[in-house]
Amino acid sequence: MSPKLLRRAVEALDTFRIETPSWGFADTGTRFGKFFQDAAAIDMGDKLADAGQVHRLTGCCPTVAVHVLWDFVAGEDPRKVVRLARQHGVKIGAINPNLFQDQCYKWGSFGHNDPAIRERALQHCVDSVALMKATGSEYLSLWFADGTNYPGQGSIRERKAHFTAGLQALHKKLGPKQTMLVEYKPFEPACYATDIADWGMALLLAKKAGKRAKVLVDTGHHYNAVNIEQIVAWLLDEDMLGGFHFNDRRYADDDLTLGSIDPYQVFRIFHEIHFFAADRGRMPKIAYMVDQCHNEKPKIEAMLQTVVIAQELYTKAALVDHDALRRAQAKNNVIDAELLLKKAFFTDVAPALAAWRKQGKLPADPLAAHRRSGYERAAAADRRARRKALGLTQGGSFA
Ligand code: AFD
Ligand code: MN
Ligand code: MN
Repeated sequence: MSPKLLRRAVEALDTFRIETPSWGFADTGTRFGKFFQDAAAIDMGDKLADAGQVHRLTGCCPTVAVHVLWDFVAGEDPRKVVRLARQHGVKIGAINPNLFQDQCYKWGSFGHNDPAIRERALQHCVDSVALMKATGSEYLSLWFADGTNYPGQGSIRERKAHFTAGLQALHKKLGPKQTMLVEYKPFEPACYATDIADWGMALLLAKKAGKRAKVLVDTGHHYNAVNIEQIVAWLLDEDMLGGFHFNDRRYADDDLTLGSIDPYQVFRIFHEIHFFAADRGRMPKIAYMVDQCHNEKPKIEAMLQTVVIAQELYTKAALVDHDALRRAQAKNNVIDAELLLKKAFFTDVAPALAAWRKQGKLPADPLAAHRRSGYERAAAADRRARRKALGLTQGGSFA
């Protein structure tokens, strides 16, 4: 790697930060069952300790996305969680309301045909905005499970109108430094018509909601053939790309570790961002967040894998020669244009990561350092004993 490329790569690493999700450290399951892990987090203290371990080892995960109902005890001062986060060397990041578990949301939240339920859902989001003030969070991350399962079940246009009104009302409650992110998902749990099913619906709703609303792209929320980087380029060009939930998928919203199936797609997404920044002379503000929760892989190890591959692919994408690419594109030189991306994708950025970690006094290999630290073993022993004392079933957690 030439000194010039090394410099560019280290500069990219200096600016790249990615947020870990509190829910990624607790036990989870599929709709067919939960497989418990002794070292899985039981409570928010454990989740923040685990997030702190990931940040300590990687140096690029200073904030933790939280779920309002799973991470805050009703009636308790949220600043307790803020202090807990600080103790573990991290800060609270995006606030995720939960509009998909209460029984009252069986027929939807913002899209419900009962105005009282829509009002209740809106109030939960307004309460979440108040929580953002206490935690100092910038982002309200909105995902709605709303939708219908059968043709004719609900009025698609009426539900669209409910979402437009609800998001506009919510937007009015945002502070000057707060942004709401509207996430889309083609299906699951709704099987026929999810109310915010694609990037176009999310874009329309965000634009109608107001200036502080943007689109959140969850990489797992696309059908197999969708060109995600094209969506990213359009949203960038409209200044409507708020952020990402990163994971990988083979068939559906599989929440696999980022880059485990298609690392080149993640590289192309990051390339569009770097190319946009080079054209505009400024890197846009984008919330990079992980949204994964693993059944089979040990949770902290899986998070380390995802964070490290995100760093690697972001850095590789920073190495594309944009001037040469523009020249090749101008001449319709397809081969050279493609080779410029491939050259960056296949560049070994290990020397840059090693230099960056060394200058930050970070372990050369975060996963190996985690394994050597005995953190997982100690957490498993501690949490096994605490579950027993709490009378929690094996793997039980408050999430
Ligand atoms: C699920 C949903 C969506 C949401 C996440 C966190 O599919 O991605 O962002 O839970 O609430 O993965
Ligand atoms: Mn998501
Ligand atoms: Mn998802």
